[in-house]
Amino acid sequence: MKTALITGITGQDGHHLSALLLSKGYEVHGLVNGQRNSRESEFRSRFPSIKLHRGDLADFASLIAVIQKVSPDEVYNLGAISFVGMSFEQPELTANVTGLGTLRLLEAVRKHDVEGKVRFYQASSSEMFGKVRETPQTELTPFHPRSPYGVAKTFAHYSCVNYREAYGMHISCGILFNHEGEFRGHEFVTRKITSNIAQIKLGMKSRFSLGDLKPKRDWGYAGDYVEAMWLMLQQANPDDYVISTGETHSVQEFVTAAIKAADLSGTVEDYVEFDSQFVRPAEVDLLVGDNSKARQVLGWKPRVNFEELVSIMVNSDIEYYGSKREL
Ligand code: G4F
Repeated sequence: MKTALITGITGQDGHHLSALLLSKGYEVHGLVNGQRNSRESEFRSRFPSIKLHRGDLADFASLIAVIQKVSPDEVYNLGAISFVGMSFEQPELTANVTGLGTLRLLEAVRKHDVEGKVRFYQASSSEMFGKVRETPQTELTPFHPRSPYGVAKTFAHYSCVNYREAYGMHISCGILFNHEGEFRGHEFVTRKITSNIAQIKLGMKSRFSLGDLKPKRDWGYAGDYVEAMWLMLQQANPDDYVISTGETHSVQEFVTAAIKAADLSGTVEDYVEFDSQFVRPAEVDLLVGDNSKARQVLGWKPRVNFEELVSIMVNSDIEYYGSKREL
């Protein structure tokens, strides 16, 4: 039986990856931080067999301790300050956790893993492309991050490449484009849209606020993307892969699709008002990834398309708010 350690396990991708690894017979361990992680109790009840360990990417001693205790075959580094908007407000914390935290974890693995048997997955991000130099973006497109989060992820990505080249470690980076689903946090725009549209559908509110509706993103389903993470660690050789759908849609198009999925009449203007507090100091205008390498080498492809993704999220939120309304 293989043993996996997941940082950021209580987040969206942690949920999907935990379910996938358990279905494959792994013993799964997770790192949880802080005195109280608001998602921890929900996670524990959903996955009672998973062992959670207290620790923090900002605390090297805790990382060494958990790596020694768990002695994993595979490490999935999903932990990060992952909300781009927040990274502008707390740039130093973001650099420490998302950037340096990855370096600490790499070093903890390197110190422990004298035989070189551990395989390491790094959650790199399409945010690293930022002000994109070419479209679509590939593994070879230069990075130009536009947020403290993007800068921290770029540092983490190159730290992984450096440890792979310097020490021959089996480290793969998934350059994941936006991926969403029913476990997505409410601070991200897709969940904000689907939760508000669901409440409008149920008559619980009539309008909500968003920032810039023009940015375009390559939105896929998180459940599909964690499969790519696992596949990367099953390859004989480590490498970096773009994981995307190859399609791009604006925030405005996401709202339109959500209105349609909820079977509401009207247009975006009928439900959405502009609020400048959600506009970022620097924006990423367009992301769309070329996933050819992942298709060819990993045999991976996205299964859920844009309309299906929006439907999954809207229907899940209608069910969620419907049950809350009945309480
Ligand atoms: O949902 P978002 O906050 O995601 P963003 O910034 O693209 O980052 C996500 O994807 C990255 C991969 O490319 C990940 F690395 C990262 O961790 C995260 O998962 O915002 C999407 C777009 C942005 O352009 C934002 O300015 O939506 C725009 N937007 C417009 N109004 C808004 C809002 N975003 C949020 N969160 N809230 C709004 O009201």
